[in-house]
Amino acid sequence: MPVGTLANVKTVTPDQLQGTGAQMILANTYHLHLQPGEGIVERAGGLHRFMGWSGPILTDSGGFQVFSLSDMRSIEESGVSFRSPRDGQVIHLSPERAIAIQNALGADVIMAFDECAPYPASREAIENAADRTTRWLERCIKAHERADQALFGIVQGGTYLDLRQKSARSLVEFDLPGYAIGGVSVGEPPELIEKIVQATTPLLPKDKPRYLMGVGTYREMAQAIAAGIDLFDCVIPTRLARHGNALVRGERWNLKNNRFRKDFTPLDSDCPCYACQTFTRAYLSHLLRSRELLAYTLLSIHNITELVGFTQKIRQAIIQGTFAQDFRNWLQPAK
Ligand code: PRF
Ligand code: ZN
Repeated sequence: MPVGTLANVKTVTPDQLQGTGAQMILANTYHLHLQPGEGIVERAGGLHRFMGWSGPILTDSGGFQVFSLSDMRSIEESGVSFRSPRDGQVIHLSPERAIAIQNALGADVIMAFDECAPYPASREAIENAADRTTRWLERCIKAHERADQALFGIVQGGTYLDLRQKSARSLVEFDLPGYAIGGVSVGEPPELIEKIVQATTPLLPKDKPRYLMGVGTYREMAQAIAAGIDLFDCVIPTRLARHGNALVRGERWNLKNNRFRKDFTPLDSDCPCYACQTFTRAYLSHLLRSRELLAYTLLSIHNITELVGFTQKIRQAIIQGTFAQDFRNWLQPAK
């Protein structure tokens, strides 16, 4: 899933996004609650109509964004209080509130309100956050009012595999339509991400979607898919684009680099995207150096096509039985 935090994938129209092969996108409860407010989205007829995207949409529940983006006031059993970065007003988010907001936004998949402990944190703090996440899930399920929205639970437990196991087992009891692994990619070493994913994914039902939150490098995706993960979200393709970077066959290139100024070849001659089919590296380099906004649109289209294409190639390889062989370079630790 490309990330469309504020009901848009930055610099890309829904038409262009569709052309990348992306199907599902992610939007954020926290941001949309602050602006424009779920009432506006609801009056527009829900998120799909509001933003002109008829494909599937998932909203994240807001807890993780509160912890990472706002001036925290308190975390209690009832929920979290924080100061709005917009106007300084104190806002309270709870499992019930996060679900009510997501019911109003109207995405196809909504996420449980969880507590993601920071990294590093004591074992006790991580266990408390994971246990609370399970108690909050029960409240989310009770508060959820729309049968047409699938509510996913979120496994926590930090880098402690036994806590991950306890969290996963307690969530699976609720027989939800899908499950996510949260609390990874929060600053821990990359080897640990793979260990957590390998230990946790098999505990989640394999006939339901298994979603690894906030992950999206080539290597992390390939390794997680090998462990059974089906779904990812990541800002990498769009954020890199806004910094002038292109993902080309597994590498990151900065198009502002001198070597591209007089390079009249396509960004990637094998790439089917609009940017690669139409423009040269020299043109992209010029747009970036001139800070022309079209640069960010073209690089976003390319980067999303590239990363979605990577997962499409993995799907084909799995069907053909050649995944382990064809992707062996990505399935090993980085050299
Ligand atoms: N919880 C929620 N959203 C998230 C995370 C989490 O732990 C992460 C962690 N990688 C990304 N997005 N609700
Ligand atoms: Zn391209």
